[in-house]
This record gives sequence, C-alpha cells and structure tokens, in this order.
Amino acid sequence: SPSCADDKKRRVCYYYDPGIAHIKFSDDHVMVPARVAMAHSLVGVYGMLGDMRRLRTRPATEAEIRRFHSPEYVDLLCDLTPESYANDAALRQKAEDHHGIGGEDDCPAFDRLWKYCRGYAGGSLAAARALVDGASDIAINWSGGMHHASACKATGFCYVNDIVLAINELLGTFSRVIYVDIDAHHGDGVQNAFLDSNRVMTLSFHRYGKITPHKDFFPGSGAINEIGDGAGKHYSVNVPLDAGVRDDVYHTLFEPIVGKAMEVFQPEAIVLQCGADSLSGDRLGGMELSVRGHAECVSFLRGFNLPLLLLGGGGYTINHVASTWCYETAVAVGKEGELPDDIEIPSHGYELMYKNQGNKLHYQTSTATAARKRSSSTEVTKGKVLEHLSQVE
Ligand code: ZLS
Ligand code: CA
Ligand code: ZN
Repeated sequence: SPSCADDKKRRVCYYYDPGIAHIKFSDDHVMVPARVAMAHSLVGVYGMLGDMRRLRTRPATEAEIRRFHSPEYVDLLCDLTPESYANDAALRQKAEDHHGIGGEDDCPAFDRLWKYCRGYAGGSLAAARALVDGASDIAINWSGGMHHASACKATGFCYVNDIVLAINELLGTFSRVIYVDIDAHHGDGVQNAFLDSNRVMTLSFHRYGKITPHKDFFPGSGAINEIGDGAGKHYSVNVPLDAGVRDDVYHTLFEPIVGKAMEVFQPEAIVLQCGADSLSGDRLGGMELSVRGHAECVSFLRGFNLPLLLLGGGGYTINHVASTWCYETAVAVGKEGELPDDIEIPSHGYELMYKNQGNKLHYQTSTATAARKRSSSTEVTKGKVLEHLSQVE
C-alpha cells in the first residue's frame, strides 16, 4: 500500500548516454534531446549521482529493436541519413509514404537518427534488465518514453518504441506489468501494442478533444471508451482531460484511478512514462501541472514498493523538463526533501537556461494564484473510469 514504508531507501540505477547532448531533430524542432543533458547536469550539481548505480550499458542491437519493429521499418532506420534521404528517391519515398519519416515535419530524417534510437532504446532495455535481475528497485532512463512509435511507423517525434521493448523484457519475469503515462499526449503506441493482452494494463492521462473546430489534440485517440480488445478488454484505461488541468483536478483523478488499477490488476512491476509536457508553461501541452504536482505521480507509484521503471517522454519547455526530471530523480532516491529551493540553481554550465523561471527548481505555474472553478466533468470521468476498472476480474 502507498501509505507505508515510503521512507525506506530504494536501490536506484540511472542510465545516461552523453551522446544525447549532440542530437538535433532540426534547427527549429520542438523536440530537443539536449534537455536530457540539462537534467543530467542538474542531477549532478544537486549531488545525486553518488546515490545511484550508474548503469553500464550499450546501445540496443538491431536484433533487440526487431523484437517489436517490422523488418522493412528497421531496414529503413538503419539506412536513413540526411544524405540518403536527399539522394535516394526510392528510399525517401518509402520513408515518407510507408513509415512516417521525412520532410520538415514531426519525424524528420536527421543526422545520427539510428544511433539516437539505439541509444535511448538501449537505456530502457538495460533499465528493465536491472529490475528483472533484482539488482535495483527503481531504474531511470530520462531519454526514453517514446510512446507513439508503432511496429512499422514513426509518429509524434517517436521512431523506436523503447517502452514496448522494455515491457516485453519485464514480461519475461513478471506476470503482470502496469504502464502509467502522464505525458500530455495519449500513449497510443504502447496501448496498441498490448491492446489484447491481459498481462499489461495501460493507463494514460492525457489532454483530449478539439483544439480548433477541425483539429484534435494529437494524436486524437484515448477516448474514455477505449478499453482494450479480446482478452485485453478492460486492460486499456484512458483518462481524457481538458486543457488547463492543474494539480488539484489531476490528483482528484490520479490517486483514486491508479490506486484502483493497482488493486484490481495486482501488477508485479510498474512502468511510468513521465512526459513533462503536462507541466504548466509547456510549448505544446496546454496543461497546468506544477513540478511538485507532476512528481507526486512518481512518489505515489514509488509507494507501492514494486520494481519501478521511470522513463521520460515529451516536454517542450526544456528548462521546465530538466527541473522536473531532476526533482523526480530526487524523489526516486528519497532526497526530495533535501533539494534546496531557497537558493538559486547552482552554477553547472546550463544555469543561464533557468533565468525565465527565476533560477529556482520549483517555478511558479501560470495559474498558481488564479482561482478557477472545478468542472463537474472531473467527477463524471472519475466515475466512468472506476466503473471500467471494477470489471477487471
Ligand atoms: O507525446 O499535431 C501533429 C501533426 C501535425 C501538425 C503539426 N505539423 C508540423 C505536423 C503534422 C498533425 N503532431 C503533433 C505531434 C506531437 C507529438 C508529441 C510527442 C510526445 O510528447 C512524446 C514524445 C505536434 N504538435 C506540435 C507539433 N507537432 C509541432 C510543432 C512545431 C514544429 C516545428 C518542428 C516540427 C515541424 C515545425 C513541429 C511539430
Ligand atoms: Ca498520457
Ligand atoms: Zn507528449
């Protein structure tokens, strides 16, 4: 139960590939992998690297990536470079028409794409193995969490689905795995991969609905009535949210729903995708969580005392992302109470990036002082989701 043994120390392992600092989707892309390097530097300057086992790991192999992704798609990812994309018309056509990659769009063919994919997937696989081995209680890979990728297609900035690979690794040892996704977007790729499985329960909280009369918030899936198929019926859980949801409303839903899911499903391991685009002030998310509100999800799941895999995901205001993942690393090691917020972020190379947030880890959310009325739809959503969960046998 989440109420006891929370002060117990956990063995935490942490994966970081310094190569991530040099990856660029394009000059003006919203997805900035260097945010993970910023988070890593903060974790270092706050003295937490000594509290975790640093994983010795390697990039995922082609064979490991083929365990989920289709042969043609992996062939393409291996061959694709900015040069081959520019010069090989057949390859370019295959990438664009069949595999969601190309142009100036969401998933461009950028330099070192395959290396990037192998790097973050290798991190999530190594993290999953550390939990399987029993060597660690909590394993962290902030560069992972790419929840949209499907077996044969890149979508929504995600090329290789490291989450599906990691869950499959966990399923070799654990009978049931729960996947919780607090990214502002629906975790469609993970849900679809396990849609008819009763060994994986997927639970996504996400913004849902129209952003203009003709356009849905990406990816458009994740309605409350998507509950899974066949043997997996009731094992997909969706919590659609309105734009602007802040800590109070979010946690009116999160603890009761996740608590109920834990109770009816009785998982042996937990995977938490910590997409940071649900934070206030994100360039894409439109939600209003504070750093503490977001991290409360990590503390709550940590409290169940099960093997816990923490992954990154979205997050487009990169100083907010780095602050949050640093604080959540502190939650994992049980030191969040020791992170000083009365002093400015110490000098560590990236300190100038935090100017817009007053140089403090816990920045002020835009609605922190504005009173807003709580919508009755929150109670309706909660009731419907709990009703779905009560049907799990
Ligand atoms: O969950 O909404 C879309 C698709 C489009 C509209 C935008 N154009 C550029 C592409 C086609 C219909 N895509 C979303 C994807 C959001 C992915 C979230 C990933 C995750 O957080 C996990 C990592 C979207 N929203 C905003 C953009 N794309 C977007 C905004 C601005 C830009 C710059 C860079 C690239 C092209 C111009 C881009 C994408
Ligand atoms: Ca989500
Ligand atoms: Zn997202």
